[in-house]
Amino acid sequence: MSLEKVKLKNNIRIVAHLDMDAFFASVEEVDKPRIKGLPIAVGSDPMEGQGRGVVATANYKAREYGIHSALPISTAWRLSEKAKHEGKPEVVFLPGNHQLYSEISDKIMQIIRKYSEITEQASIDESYIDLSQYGTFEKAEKICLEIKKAIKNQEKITASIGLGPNKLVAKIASDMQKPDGLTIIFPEKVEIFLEGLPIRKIPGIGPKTEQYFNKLKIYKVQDLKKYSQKDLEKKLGKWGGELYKKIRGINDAPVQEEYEIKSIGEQETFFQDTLDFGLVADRVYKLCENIIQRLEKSDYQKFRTVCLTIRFADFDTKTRSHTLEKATGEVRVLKGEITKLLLPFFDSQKNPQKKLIRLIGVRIEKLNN
Ligand code: TTP
Ligand code: MG
Repeated sequence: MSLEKVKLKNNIRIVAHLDMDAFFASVEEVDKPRIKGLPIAVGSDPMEGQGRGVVATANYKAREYGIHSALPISTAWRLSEKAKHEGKPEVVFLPGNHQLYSEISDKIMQIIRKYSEITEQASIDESYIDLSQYGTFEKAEKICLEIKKAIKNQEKITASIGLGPNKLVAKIASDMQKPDGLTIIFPEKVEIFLEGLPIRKIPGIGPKTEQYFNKLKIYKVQDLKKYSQKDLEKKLGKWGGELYKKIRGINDAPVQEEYEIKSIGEQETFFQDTLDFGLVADRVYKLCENIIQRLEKSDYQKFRTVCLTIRFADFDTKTRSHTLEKATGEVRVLKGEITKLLLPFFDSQKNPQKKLIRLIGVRIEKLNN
């Protein structure tokens, strides 16, 4: 998305950063109602304490036991055993289902895109949303509450959002009141907000830089501010100059997808597995319409290749595609081509076991103008 598309109403920039809470673990809780409310760690197999991998993430219940991302899984196992001896519930260890996490991640992005054309997915569970078009922080706050509510209603999981005058401040703010938080930093409060934070909260300051400054008796951002830009550059090179700006909340990076889009796709998992053609076609056509809308908002106008993905109830997944002779941007053509790819799955010869469909996906590729 080009920078010109950022509409600066009232001349202020308003950026939200959304980060899902305990993402993999929260998705597992929804997927497996029997483990809801229990401490959960997603990661390597603990192998009764002999496992050698690490924890990918833990839900907030498991964090109360001291379990967190990147902790050796054997340590997590020991913490779980200790809790068990104390009469607390033991931790549910899960290997992780990345396909499911990325499906939910896509759905969250679809929700976010309803509120702004200018979004940037920064990882599987976080994105920046430019809300400058809403004109004031008060209106943007309402939008953030709506986004949180929509995610909670549709996916049954919570997100935390930071709202500020740029990406840097929004990112730091989203971490302040996890889980299910909304933290707003008004432009005039940015410096005060940052000054009170431990230096580690500044993106880019890792354990080594933290230690280096701690040795110089620098703990908080306000302590770091005593150095001039030259001082910091002398200590840390080019990064020192960037840090000088960061700790003052200066950042004008635009919200924009970092990669160039080469395809546009959407998918949907049915509430109940089905082989009802009317129902499937109805949802597939809706996906086609969403995709064409996104195409129209993108830097492209036309596509040549159409892909359909079908996942059956047993997770057997089939992809079919067709490339047109001539590129088009018409939704009618997309629907027609997708129908041709879809129909065989309802044919008793091609699908003799009458397997039910769990998920459908539509994607257009070979995008051009
Ligand atoms: P995070 O947003 O860092 O963590 P989180 O969503 O689990 O928890 P929080 O509420 O603190 O935001 O990372 C998102 C997902 O990325 C996380 O659910 C699992 C995965 N991940 C790893 O696989 N390894 C890691 O070391 C980290 C930090 C995350
Ligand atoms: Mg997260």
